[in-house]
Amino acid sequence: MSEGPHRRYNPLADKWVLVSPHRILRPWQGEEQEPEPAPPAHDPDCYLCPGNTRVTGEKNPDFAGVHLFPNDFPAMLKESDGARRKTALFQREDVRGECQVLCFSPDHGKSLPQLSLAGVSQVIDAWCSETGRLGQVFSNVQIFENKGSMMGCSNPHPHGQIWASDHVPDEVRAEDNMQEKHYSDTKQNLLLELAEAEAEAGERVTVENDQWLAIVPYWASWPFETLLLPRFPVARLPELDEQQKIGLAATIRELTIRYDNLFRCSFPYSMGWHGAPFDNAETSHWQLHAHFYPPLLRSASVRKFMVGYEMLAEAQRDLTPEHAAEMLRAVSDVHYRD
Ligand code: H2U
Ligand code: ZN
Repeated sequence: MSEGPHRRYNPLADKWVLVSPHRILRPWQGEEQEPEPAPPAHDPDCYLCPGNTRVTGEKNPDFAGVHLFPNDFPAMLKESDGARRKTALFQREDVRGECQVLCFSPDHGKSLPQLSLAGVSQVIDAWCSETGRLGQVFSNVQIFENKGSMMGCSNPHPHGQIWASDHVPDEVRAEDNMQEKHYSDTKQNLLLELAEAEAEAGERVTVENDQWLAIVPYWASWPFETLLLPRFPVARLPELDEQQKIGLAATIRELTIRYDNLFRCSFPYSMGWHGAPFDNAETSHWQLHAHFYPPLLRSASVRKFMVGYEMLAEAQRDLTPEHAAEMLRAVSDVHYRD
């Protein structure tokens, strides 16, 4: 019954992962852990709370829902220095970009799984409209959330970031190439085909409704990694209609509640959206999707490190994606704090 070591291929990233299920011999025993105290609704020292002053001295408005502002320490600037260099060994190109910070809620202590459906919908609306606005100017709009100190997040106030750039970054370029290749080889959209196959199989599904599907992908490298897929063709966030956005809010809410309930903690992760770059004229091969990469492995404090073999050879996991999905399905869809 137990599977032996094998490799699985990730056709979206063109990478392999080594799966060693026999290394997890002991059966899963739910971690009994006292939840950490809930953070306060307002922290006078937080630079993202309503009414507080940021590092630059600027004061945040008394916002009620989401709050979007230009990053005070942007990784890219609207103007570039124009310097270029290209030799066989040394290449450099200039970059232009724009970086925004998006506060998900005025409440310092409420992250996505604890927001109402309407609260999550506001975040999604902001993601869609900001992507649409920046996409008129830039080639790529990268939305992401770094959650939890384990992921290097500097502030617990629920927030994400949006970095728009005049170039298409590596991860997106690779996905563009792989989806394009699949489309030209098979005339099928890779991720649309995958969503259908995964909904049919069911064993890696964690959250599902008519429009959206969350799975621990067959080739996941993080223990509880998620690939969030639309079950209809759509290339970019701004193309979602109202019904699709409502379905998405419910899916994200349930997924993040299940994450929090797994180890009864505010589940850390890096998540982000991938959609067709805005300089792609042809998008039939593209399918919008989100990745969630959580670091936790066995408890609120035991994480997986991507070191050693992962750094020098390829990703490796012990827990199978099927087992991880089963664990996420087994926990309640009501948040442990409610
Ligand atoms: P992270 O915690 O995900 O790193 O995000 C915090 C972002 O907020 C970070 O990019 C910005 C930082 O530059 N920031 C401001 O724009 N203004 C501030 O006063 C503090 C932090
Ligand atoms: Zn705050």
